[in-house]
Amino acid sequence: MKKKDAEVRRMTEGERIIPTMGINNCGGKCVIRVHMKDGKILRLSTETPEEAGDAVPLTACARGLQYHKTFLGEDRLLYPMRRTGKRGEGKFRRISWEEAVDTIASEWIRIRDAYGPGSRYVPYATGVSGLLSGREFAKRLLSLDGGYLGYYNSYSSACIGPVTELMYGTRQCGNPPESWADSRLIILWAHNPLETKFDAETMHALRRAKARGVPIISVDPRRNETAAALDAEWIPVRPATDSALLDAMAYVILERGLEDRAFLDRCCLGFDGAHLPAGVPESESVEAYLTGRKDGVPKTPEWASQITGVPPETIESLAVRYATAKPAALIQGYGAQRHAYGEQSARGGILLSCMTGNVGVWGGWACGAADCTRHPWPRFPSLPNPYGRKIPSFLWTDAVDRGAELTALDGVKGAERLDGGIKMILNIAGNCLINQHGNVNRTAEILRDEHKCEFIVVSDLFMTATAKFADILLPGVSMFECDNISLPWKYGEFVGFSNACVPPLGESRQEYDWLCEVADRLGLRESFSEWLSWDGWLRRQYAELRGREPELPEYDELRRTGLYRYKKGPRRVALEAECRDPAAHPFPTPSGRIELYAPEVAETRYKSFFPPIPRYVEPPEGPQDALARRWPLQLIGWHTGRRCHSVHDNNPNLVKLDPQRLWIHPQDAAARSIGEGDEVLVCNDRGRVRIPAHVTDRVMRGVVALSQGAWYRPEKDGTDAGGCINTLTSLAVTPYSRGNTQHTILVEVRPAVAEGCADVV
Ligand SMILES: Nc1nc2c(c(=O)[nH]1)N[C@H]1C(S)=C(S)[C@@H](COP(=O)(O)OP(=O)(O)OC[C@H]3O[C@@H](n4cnc5c(=O)[nH]c(N)nc54)[C@H](O)[C@@H]3O)O[C@H]1N2
Ligand SMILES: Nc1nc2c(c(=O)[nH]1)N[C@H]1C(S)=C(S)[C@@H](COP(=O)(O)OP(=O)(O)OC[C@H]3O[C@@H](n4cnc5c(=O)[nH]c(N)nc54)[C@H](O)[C@@H]3O)O[C@H]1N2
Ligand code: SF4
Ligand SMILES: [Mo]
Repeated sequence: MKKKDAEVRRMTEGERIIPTMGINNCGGKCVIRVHMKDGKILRLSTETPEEAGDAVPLTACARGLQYHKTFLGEDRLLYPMRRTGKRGEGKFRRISWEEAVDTIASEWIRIRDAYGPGSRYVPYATGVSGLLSGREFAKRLLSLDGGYLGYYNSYSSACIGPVTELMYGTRQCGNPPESWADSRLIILWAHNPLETKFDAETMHALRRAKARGVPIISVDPRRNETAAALDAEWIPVRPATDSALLDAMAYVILERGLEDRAFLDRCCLGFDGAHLPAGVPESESVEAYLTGRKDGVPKTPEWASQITGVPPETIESLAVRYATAKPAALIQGYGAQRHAYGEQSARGGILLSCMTGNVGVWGGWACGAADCTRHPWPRFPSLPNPYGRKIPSFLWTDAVDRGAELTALDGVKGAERLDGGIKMILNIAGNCLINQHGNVNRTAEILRDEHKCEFIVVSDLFMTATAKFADILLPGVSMFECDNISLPWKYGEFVGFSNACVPPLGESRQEYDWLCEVADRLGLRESFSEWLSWDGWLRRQYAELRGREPELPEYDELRRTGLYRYKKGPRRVALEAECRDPAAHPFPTPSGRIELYAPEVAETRYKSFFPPIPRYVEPPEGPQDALARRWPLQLIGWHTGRRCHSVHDNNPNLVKLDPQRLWIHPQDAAARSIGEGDEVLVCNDRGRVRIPAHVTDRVMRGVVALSQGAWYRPEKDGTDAGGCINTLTSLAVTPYSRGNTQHTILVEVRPAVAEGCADVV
């Protein structure tokens, strides 16, 4: 039977199809169709390329077609609970919603009155990344009640985002990915978009470029899935050393006179002595650093080779190819910036784009965050936070542990220092209290101390590692039980609708509902809810968006179809006018130029610990650190295709696709008598993971890799048998953006059977 006939038959047999879309923090945002009969979900399907016609198809991946198996499984939390054991032990008893709400309201008031508004915190949590979320509603209620300690920055692009703004003055420096078909060379730098979804456009555009014969190179310590699928040339680089490689490429370009001097002179601040701010000596320029005039060390390929492990001739040829293929696109993922000094690799990419004149050019690429947002997002109905102070999102553990000590030097914004620690946490749809944060053993220790954080509320679907640390644990609803508006993550111009199709499981509730009840007890119901339901808020915020984007359909029409694709606009090249004539169209930076040299860094609190230009800085816990004598292997994580962070790790059908295992190079494995599939212990001073080994030459020598997001499953002796990489990561932050450094870790690996593991921990 033909596919179309099968569809028709199903429909006539009483099958209903409801369009929906994921709302987790996956870059995709694909079309999902829920096939229902008699109130039950039969299966999910998705958009085919034929259906998409000329548009880029929003075809779901394996996770998307398993959403119902993951989210409606038997392990769902079904009723509110109160902690009975020690915090973190995971012992709870069932309570009524009334008791849960009463407890939250009374602890809320007690903590506010005892410690002030800045003692309340709603952590970074991305399980619900649709337009409306319980997380943002919690902040709205806190704002009405005196405020809360806010956060800025993310776990995703903590370095690349802020430095793109530092250098270009905007993150909107990306052309649409379709421009890559007109590139002459593409370099994917720490980027694995086949597996680690940023959107649908990226892979579509890369495949098109490949079909047109554009050479593609991948710079990554692993031969990642994208490199394998596109048969890209693979240049392995030691983790956390990318900026040395970029420095040497810049050196080669300069030595050979291949730089676009006219562009540098016209648009950039600080490439050479003649283009530095008045009064800054020539020795501070990029050129003085590269040639060695500043420090006596020319940044030659030989110099970089020692650091990066990339052969000098490869560096030389990579630089020449990039500088002479015009236009060329060096495209950065976020993997090289989730590192100690992650700012510098992101800045180094921008420097190279400028040196090669690839900014403001169709087929070129400006590097950095490269956002390209042509349509505005709907707004969440936020309110100003009267407390005003903010911390970098990764620093919350310090704010619990030693809040009163945190100052502007640590990244506190809105005041010179915090006035105390975090005492109440409302964690909604996130696993960053444990699983996704750094150093879970240290984090658990901080959270276990009830004198520090006194009250923790968690709303989730499952008994996650974070949920186990709740004092009050609440059952949230999944995408199948609650409407939302779903939006593209990186590239893509559409608005999606996530349709509810089954009633909430058990006693589970949308967080907005119980927050309304807490608001009642605080006497803030009216101003909090404006007497709108969740549906009412969705309609209101969508109407507001439609006011700005009249091309959008009526709300009910969007809900019926599940997707609206914006009409295609004219071709747009980011920063084109600025690059052509920066005098008439200055870059939105303080100097009006691309700040290769950043006065903001040179003249402010950063000056003693962060260089004003992009350049390699030896990272702590990098390959050259003395610690490497004890912990000789560099460990990196990546975002696997079978999970969205920690979501789906409880779905056995998906586990089969990519079982949790440690990638290790054959020579490193042989040196430790480790064979394929053997159980190994991965250890450092912070913790220990027991996991099977995967011996493969797809990871470079000296590096091991473990995908991030596996559930933390500690055994009695504290060894994690789930393969959660954050058992081994640190709480260290980067110098400028105070971002997470979760990819910079040193470890040792031993066969799990060996008695000898004791000698490494
Ligand atoms: N399937 C899936 N897709 C996702 C997500 C998910 O959880 N699952 N999460 C989404 C979110 S929120 C985000 S922020 C993004 C994350 O996107 P990214 O941060 O780009 O993803 P990563 O996998 O961490 O890193 C990308 C690549 O960088 C490599 N890498 C690591 N360290 C280095 C280094 O020092 N140098 C170089 N050159 N390469 C390095 C890794 O091996 C990996 O192949 O993905 C989004 N998409
Ligand atoms: N070592 C290391 N750590 C990392 C990263 C890394 O690369 N390496 N990546 C970092 C990045 S980029 C990010 S963005 C963070 C992500 O960190 P988190 O935001 O914590 O992401 P998730 O693990 O997806 O957690 C989402 C939680 O929401 C729950 N959830 C899902 N859907 C719903 C819903 O509809 N309602 C409710 N109430 N709950 C729901 C899930 O069960 C899950 O517990 O992790 C960071 N952590
Ligand atoms: S998990 Fe991401 S890529 Fe997969 S279907 Fe959902 S949105 Fe699309
Ligand atoms: Mo992220």
